[in-house]
Amino acid sequence: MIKNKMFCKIVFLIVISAITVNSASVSDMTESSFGRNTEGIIAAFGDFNSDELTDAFVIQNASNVEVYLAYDKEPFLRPSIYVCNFSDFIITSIVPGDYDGDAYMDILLTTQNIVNGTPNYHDVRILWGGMPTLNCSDALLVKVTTFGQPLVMDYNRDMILDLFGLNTDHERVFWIFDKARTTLEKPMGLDTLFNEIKLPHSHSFLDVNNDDAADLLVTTTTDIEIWLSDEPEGFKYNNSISLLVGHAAMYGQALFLDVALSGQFFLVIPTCYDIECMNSTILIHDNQQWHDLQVDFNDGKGTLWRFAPPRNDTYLDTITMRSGDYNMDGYPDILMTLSPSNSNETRVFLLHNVPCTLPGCKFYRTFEVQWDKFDSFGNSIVMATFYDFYMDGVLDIIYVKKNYTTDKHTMHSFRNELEYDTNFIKVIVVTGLTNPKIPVINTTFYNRKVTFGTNLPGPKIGYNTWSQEGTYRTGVCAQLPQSAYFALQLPYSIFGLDRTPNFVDSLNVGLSGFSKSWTQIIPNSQIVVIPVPPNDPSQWKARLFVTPSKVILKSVFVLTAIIVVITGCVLYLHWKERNDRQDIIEIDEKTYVKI
Ligand SMILES: *[C@@H]1O[C@H](CO)[C@@H](O)[C@H](O)[C@H]1NC(C)=O
Ligand SMILES: *[C@@H]1O[C@H](CO)[C@@H](O)[C@H](O)[C@H]1NC(C)=O
Ligand SMILES: *[C@@H]1O[C@H](CO)[C@@H](O)[C@H](O)[C@H]1NC(C)=O
Ligand SMILES: *[C@@H]1O[C@H](CO)[C@@H](O)[C@H](O)[C@H]1NC(C)=O
Ligand SMILES: *[C@@H]1O[C@H](CO)[C@@H](O)[C@H](O)[C@H]1NC(C)=O
Ligand SMILES: *[C@@H]1O[C@H](CO)[C@@H](O)[C@H](O)[C@H]1NC(C)=O
Ligand SMILES: *[C@@H]1O[C@H](CO)[C@@H](O)[C@H](O)[C@H]1NC(C)=O
Ligand SMILES: *[C@@H]1O[C@H](CO)[C@@H](O)[C@H](O)[C@H]1NC(C)=O
Ligand SMILES: *[C@@H]1O[C@H](CO)[C@@H](O)[C@H](O)[C@H]1NC(C)=O
Ligand SMILES: [Ca+2]
Ligand SMILES: [Ca+2]
Ligand SMILES: [Ca+2]
Ligand SMILES: [Ca+2]
Repeated sequence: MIKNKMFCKIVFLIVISAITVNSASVSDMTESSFGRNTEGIIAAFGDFNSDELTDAFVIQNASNVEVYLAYDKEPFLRPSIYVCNFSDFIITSIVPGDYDGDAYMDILLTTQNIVNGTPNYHDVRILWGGMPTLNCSDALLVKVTTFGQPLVMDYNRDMILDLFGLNTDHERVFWIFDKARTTLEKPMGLDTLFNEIKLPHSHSFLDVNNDDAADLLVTTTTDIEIWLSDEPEGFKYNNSISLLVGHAAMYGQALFLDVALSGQFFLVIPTCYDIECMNSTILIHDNQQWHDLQVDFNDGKGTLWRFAPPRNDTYLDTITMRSGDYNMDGYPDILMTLSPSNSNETRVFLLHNVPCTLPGCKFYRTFEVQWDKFDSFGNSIVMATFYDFYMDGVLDIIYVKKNYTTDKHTMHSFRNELEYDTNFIKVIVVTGLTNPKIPVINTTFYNRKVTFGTNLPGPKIGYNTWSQEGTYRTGVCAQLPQSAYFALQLPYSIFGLDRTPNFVDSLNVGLSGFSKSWTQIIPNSQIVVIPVPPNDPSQWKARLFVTPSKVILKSVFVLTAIIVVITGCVLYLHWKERNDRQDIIEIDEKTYVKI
């Protein structure tokens, strides 16, 4: 009997260790995310087929556009029938969105001719959505030609996306799209009064003055102009943030982030004090003055790193920070491409947003480079960005590697394994446009109209809550404020709530000058906000999809396993006991015979 108990204990231990080993799987997940289809460069994200899973837009061989549809099973991103191969131009960027208001997501391409294409001039072409396949001849029509890539935004608050940029005469203009698929060019005016636009630019479309209408932030060579949203359409110049601080030689792409988790956007910009970026740093503007975040680029192994100095190469033509909350503590972290100071090799690193504790701190947060985290990526990594493969609110990483011999790019991915369970809310604000032709999907739980054209730039999403320790927390995110030059922003916002299992007290969404609050939001939920009609927030709807947290799933799994093992033990012991009894009887019979 003691032996039997031991046996059961051992089986039990094996089962438990199998569960634990299983959960600590390898972090490289390229195979399970792309399968074998790794060639290409990732250009944008958006839910093309309206199944609530965020698809990826991939450029292959410079001239082919392919939609990689997202699935909830491996491989998570798969090539689809939505492909167009072109031969006479290269694709410089992709921005998915609804450009004709028919509620179907369209694909905007900016292209350059292979023969006599001129640097910085981009042709804008649109592949219209809503067909069973893409009609690639849509792209034969050049909608507009821009100098520098355009910013996608909504000029007139009609949920039909518009563009801002420079026309071929280098004048600032808006291009306004409408339901008839025509384009109206509208000058911004007063060009001569303002500075020259910096290219590549990092114009942004988000609300900076808390009136819930997204404003336009224009990056010029010497400052960032703030144009406040004006009713019912357009923008009015308000003021500029000067970039001329400390004699910097070069600036990267500006980002507006709630760096300090204060419910307020701060302008953050990577800066080089020399043309080779030997002296690199990140500057933050606290809405009064600039501070140097004094990021330490010394890896502690004798190498000083720097921002990869811009060069004529995909993803590397400007210094870009891509933000996301990697460790779910609520503070946005950053992914960046760095080079060691003695070579032009490039690798990517995660910059953790941490409290600044040094005596010389001017700002209360800073970034700390995680030197060893992505060692497994290897060299020649040109870009890394965030993407949530498992739809559990934890941001994984997609990175792109360049083979300099073959000049080909491959996509890889890395699973974010958080050691502890955290909570989040994930919010997506859609255009809410409808189309009578769109079929109704009948799912098991409810019937809904398929929602198309979800990529909407400009909404402001914020939350307030009290943490377990009784401290107040507030955070804010802008949805898709940037889209040009491979900004690769996700069409949704994820708020890491740390370990707060409480309800989120309130969630606020601001759009087109209106806003609405929802209270008592369940954490670990995905919320789709449908702002219809845009000018009557009382009718806006929020759809909730709850994702059970990892710990709950694990507990259920472990409990089931334990029950199975115990049942097995009981059955085994029962069987064994009956066998033993039979032995005894037999022995008795034998002895009886002998006697
Ligand atoms: C890639 O593009 C080049 C021209 O740009 C073309 O010659 C080549 O056949 C293409 N390769 C594939 C696999 O489509
Ligand atoms: C498009 O090009 C890819 C290679 O980049 C090729 O595999 C695919 O067959 C082509 N598709 C069409 C429709 O020509
Ligand atoms: C594809 O688009 C072209 C022009 O945009 C149009 O003439 C053609 O009819 C379309 N094809 C289909 C199958 O809709
Ligand atoms: C900028 O906007 C603020 C309020 O939004 C206003 O008080 C201020 O006068 C504006 N400045 C200019 C130069 O228009
Ligand atoms: C980088 O440049 C800034 C501004 O010129 C200067 O204050 C700082 O000391 C420099 N850092 C290094 C490491 O040279
Ligand atoms: C960038 O490189 C491509 C080839 O890789 C070349 O055709 C192009 O002229 C270069 N552009 C500039 C601005 O140097
Ligand atoms: C890095 O690239 C720059 C410009 O392309 C070049 O001037 C420099 O010599 C290169 N440095 C090394 C160490 O290869
Ligand atoms: C680049 O591609 C070639 C051909 O596929 C391969 O032999 C080589 O190992 C690759 N280089 C790297 C650094 O992966
Ligand atoms: C879904 O249900 C509606 C009625 O609830 C029905 O009219 C429609 O045909 C159904 N659609 C599908 C695809 O089954
Ligand atoms: Ca999808
Ligand atoms: Ca459309
Ligand atoms: Ca519009
Ligand atoms: Ca505003």
